[in-house]
Amino acid sequence: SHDYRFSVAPMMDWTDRHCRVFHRQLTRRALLYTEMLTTGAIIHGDRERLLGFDACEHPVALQLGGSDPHELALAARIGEAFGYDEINLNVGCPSDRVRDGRFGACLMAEPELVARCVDAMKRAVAVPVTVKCRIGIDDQDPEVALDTLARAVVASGSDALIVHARKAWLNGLSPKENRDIPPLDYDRVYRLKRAMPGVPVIINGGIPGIDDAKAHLAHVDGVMLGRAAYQEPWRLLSVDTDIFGEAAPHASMQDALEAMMPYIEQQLARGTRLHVITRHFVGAFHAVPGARAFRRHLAEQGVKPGAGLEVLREAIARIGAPAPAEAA
Ligand code: FMN
Repeated sequence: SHDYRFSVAPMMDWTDRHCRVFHRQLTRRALLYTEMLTTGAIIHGDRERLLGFDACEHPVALQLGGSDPHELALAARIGEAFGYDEINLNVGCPSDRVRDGRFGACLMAEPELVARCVDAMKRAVAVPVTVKCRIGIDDQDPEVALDTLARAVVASGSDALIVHARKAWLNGLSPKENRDIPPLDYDRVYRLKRAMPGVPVIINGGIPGIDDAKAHLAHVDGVMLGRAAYQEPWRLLSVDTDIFGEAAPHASMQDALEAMMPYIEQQLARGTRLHVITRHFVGAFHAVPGARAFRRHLAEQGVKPGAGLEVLREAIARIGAPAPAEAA
């Protein structure tokens, strides 16, 4: 079992392998999650493209979407063979596409099925198997729904529970609205931890930064940041010091980006476009002169066909050197 104190959430289109390599330059200790991958994609798709990752990303967890125990077991085994350190089951994602396949948050209403899924995954792999869920859906009573799901999956061997501390309302809200509108209830997650003291409980949802993350750790075993980590990655530079009491991997964002250069060079040589990597750097700098010029340079030059490392170097050179336009 690993250290659950701090993790970066699974986020589709965002936490791809390039993003995770970037985040790894900012914190050695955070547990990183993939985007959700469906069992169908893993079983029938291009596995190297979907599952391949860089060795520097460890510890890294693979999130699966599905509700067929046999398929989940197979996908989990494939993920473990690729080297993932944990397999996580998505019981919290409300998107329509996902609901049609009968997985994600709608599974909050089917705790016995989820328990069978976890049981099958546990039997298939040796790495930890975890579940990410909501506190409930629609008109469920979270006091009942969350405990029922938690007890069912823990009985099947789930090694930890990650709880997005709000309901998903599956009728009428878009996935984005479902990450903002249903009210947060951190106390509900704290009560789950008190009811199941032996099980690692990780809290997620609306946590704005590392100071707040640290405060939650008085009540639960771990904190998972999503949007704050992705949109304001500079926050991750203080995770190792503030949460783990260890030195940060790099003293500055500039140094962290510098450390990305060999990886980017290797990816460019394999035909990856620069922007596919540098798009994750948009929020790298905050409240420093040149931050806007950095973003603008990457956005305008980084997307050009054949853009190379020099574009990133030029963008970094804007930091600390305010352009006249920026002062205006
Ligand atoms: N949650 C999942 O369990 N699987 C996903 O694939 C997933 N994709 C997401 C994509 C985006 C762009 C965002 C913003 C969120 C996604 N989420 C997904 C939800 C996050 O993991 C997290 O639970 C949610 O954003 C709340 O945390 P936050 O307030 O710290 O962002």
